[in-house]
Amino acid sequence: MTHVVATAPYPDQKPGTSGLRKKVPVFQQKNYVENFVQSIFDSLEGFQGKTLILGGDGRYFNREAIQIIIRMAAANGFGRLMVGQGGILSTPATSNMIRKYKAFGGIILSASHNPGGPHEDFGIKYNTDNGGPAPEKITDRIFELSKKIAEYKIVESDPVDIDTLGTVHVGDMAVEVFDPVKDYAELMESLFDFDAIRKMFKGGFRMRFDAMHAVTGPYAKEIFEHRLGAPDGTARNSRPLPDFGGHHPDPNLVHAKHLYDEMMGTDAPDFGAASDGDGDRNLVIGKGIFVTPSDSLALLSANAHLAPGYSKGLKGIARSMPTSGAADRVAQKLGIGMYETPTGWKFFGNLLDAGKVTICGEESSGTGSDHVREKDGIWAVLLWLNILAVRGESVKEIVEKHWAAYGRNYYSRHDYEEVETDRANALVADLRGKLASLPGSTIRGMKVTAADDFAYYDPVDGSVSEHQGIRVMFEGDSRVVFRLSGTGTSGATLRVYIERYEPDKARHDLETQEALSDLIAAADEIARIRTHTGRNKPSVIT
Ligand code: VG1
Ligand code: CO
Repeated sequence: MTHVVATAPYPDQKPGTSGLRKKVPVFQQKNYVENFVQSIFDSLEGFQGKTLILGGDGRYFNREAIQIIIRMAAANGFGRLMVGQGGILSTPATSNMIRKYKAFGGIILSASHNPGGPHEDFGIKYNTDNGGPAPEKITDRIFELSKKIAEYKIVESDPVDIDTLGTVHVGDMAVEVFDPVKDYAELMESLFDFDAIRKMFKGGFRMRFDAMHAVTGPYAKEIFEHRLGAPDGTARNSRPLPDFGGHHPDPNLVHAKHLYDEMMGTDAPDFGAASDGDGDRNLVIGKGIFVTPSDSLALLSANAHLAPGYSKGLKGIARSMPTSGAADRVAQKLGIGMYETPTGWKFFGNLLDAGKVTICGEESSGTGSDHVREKDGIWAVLLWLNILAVRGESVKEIVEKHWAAYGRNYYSRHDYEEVETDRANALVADLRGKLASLPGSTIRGMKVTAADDFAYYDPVDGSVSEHQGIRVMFEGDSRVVFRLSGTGTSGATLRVYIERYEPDKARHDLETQEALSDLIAAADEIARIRTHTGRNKPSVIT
């Protein structure tokens, strides 16, 4: 084994909501990956002889990083490293592998929905033994250690053939190359009624799944086409590519517009879906109707009992703070707990581990359950399929009935990307300064009932996370929320979340931006977005 003196550059940033994300050339600097990975290992205790799960979304630099991590895991004393064949392993499948094989933890190589390629994004994320993203106390420790790292450990070894299934040895460590789809597909079969879904496909049900040349392609082929009998070609763009075919693997209305257009067209299939780079997000579109992720969380929660894995009902529901309140109304009706957490899946981990919630979701296209400790794109699609198969109704009918029963939460997110960091920080400081003066005031004819800087008190471990986004609440359960993204790699991204609750069925068919126009104007007035950012419109509206 070789101890190498670690020299700069060091990661100069705390791993964010989903690990450390930087441009590929940053990761390619000599020692950079090594310094960060050694900092992860140094932040952990007791992994000698234990198992580490490793894989990524197939993006540019995936294979190089895997070879480095294999040699470092061996030098640091792991007993076994399990790596997905071809370096492929989705984020939810990694979570499953950690739990199923009682691994010490796992490393996921991905920058999720961010683009890939020689000048695009790469990322490294550590997950703990419950299968979930490392909690803040670990990411804090990684960051502290990365600032003062003096040496890293690595063994000399030829590159491991990660394309051939089987076991080889590197130093004293066994390296097992496994099929990344098999265990995950088995987990899905244990949760959903595959017979019912198979029957639905046999009856002519048409679906389009866009893997966006990212990690879910092989999963979608095996599960939808092979196991469920959907016709060949149901899964599109199913070959993972290092640059995702030059597109953003972000399943939203901007980057998956072709799917949206198809679903709104005259010959639309019954169901359209897509997932992101690392397979944890989902986009769901019915024939002629887009389902917002916030509504999807509410709908899946209200209907989950129709799937075998959830037939006993839900323990509770959790959503990130900016996610709409649609799911709250379902929790209330079911008489179960509802938890509001900061943005990022890691905050759901304690609630899931403690058995307080079964289903979780985020407005950013993330839904998942206690089957793993990550959000899960394919899982969400399968739960939808299971519900459709049992109810025998269209997505549109199911959504409209839900609104009629619970009211509709009109919802949209406006992103201002690559804003100069100083200007974005000034906007937030300005907002914080006027929070106390907002309640009781009237903006655009709407009365502000409350305003705060969201703080979360974890009911399981008592930890406190402050400054998680600024909320301004209006009469009638409408609100606007402001926060800065924690996953960008250049400048700052301001996210503005806009929500209006509409109980009246006669007003459930408005165009979303139209329905939200007063609140959108109010958000600009409150945060002085145009003045601070110098932009007169958002870069992305979802
Ligand atoms: C974004 C989303 C957040 C999500 C995170 C990771 O974070 O808003 O809901 O958990 O990405 O998603 P931010 O800080 O940029 O708003 V992914 O698919 O990376 O794992
Ligand atoms: Co993702």
